[in-house]
Amino acid sequence: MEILDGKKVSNDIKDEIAVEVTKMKANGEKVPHLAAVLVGDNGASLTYVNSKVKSCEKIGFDSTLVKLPDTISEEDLLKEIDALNNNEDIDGFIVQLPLPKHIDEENVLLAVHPDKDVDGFHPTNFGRMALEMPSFIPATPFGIMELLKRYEIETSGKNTVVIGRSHIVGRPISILMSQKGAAGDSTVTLTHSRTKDLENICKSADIIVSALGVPNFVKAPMVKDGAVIIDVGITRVKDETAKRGYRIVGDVDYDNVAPKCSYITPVPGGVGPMTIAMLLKNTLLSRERRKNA
Ligand code: BQF
Repeated sequence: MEILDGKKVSNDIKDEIAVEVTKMKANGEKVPHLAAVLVGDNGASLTYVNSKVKSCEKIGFDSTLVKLPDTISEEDLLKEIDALNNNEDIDGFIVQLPLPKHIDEENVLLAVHPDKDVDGFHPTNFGRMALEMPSFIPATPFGIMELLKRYEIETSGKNTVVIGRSHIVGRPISILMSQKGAAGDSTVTLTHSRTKDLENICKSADIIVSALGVPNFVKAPMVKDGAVIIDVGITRVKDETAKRGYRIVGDVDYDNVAPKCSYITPVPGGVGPMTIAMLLKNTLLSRERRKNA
């Protein structure tokens, strides 16, 4: 069993991006500038946004954090987004999810200009991704693809079972892994809450991507010997012994599943850090596209 070390690979990617930033500076070019919009002060969201801003600083990107009160109206939030769309200094921006209940997430994601949509959540980018046109690929599925590539995991002709059909992970990774090319050419089954006999479907999988958010959902009897396990779950569970009073756990019963696997992503330190690295990669891409536009 080999661990897919997302922490290490994400640091490699950040180092590679930092080299590009250094070159940009040496050439007197503008460096990539990422903005993040945070509405309210949900604990997890604050942690995610702060780690994105910190990563920007580490690799030499400019960053802007737009903090808005959770009482903001949808109309005013859309104005803030329009300001970022029209701010030539900003290469890309994200709106940290989830948003307060009184704001329609779909309206907000539609308002982000596709050329600055480094999260890849706008329908234009989703459509372009599905059609294999240049686009921004959502950071988590992009990170999974990159992890599979860098560990040279064979996906061609393999049976991949994706658990969960979210717009951000399950659906896009099922599309990407079925496409031609590196980390693709897989025969993908997308499963969800209405799927019958999930246990047997999983047992036939060479690769399982679990993006459900239910701790210990994927158990040893569901996993074939030698399977590759990608655990996208990140559920916070109370843990008095942990520094912050909680720890994050994946979807996979790691202790019992890991010994059966050829490769497995740990939680934490697997897919999560890759998500951050690929957001930065998308921001670099955006800067390059804008420069050449
Ligand atoms: C790790 C996210 C659900 C909803 C909104 C490293 C992250 C997580 C875990 C992280 C996530 C999840 C992010 C680890 C960003 C991934 O070491 O395992 C990093 O920061 N993520 C987000 O911005 O919004 C979310 C999950």
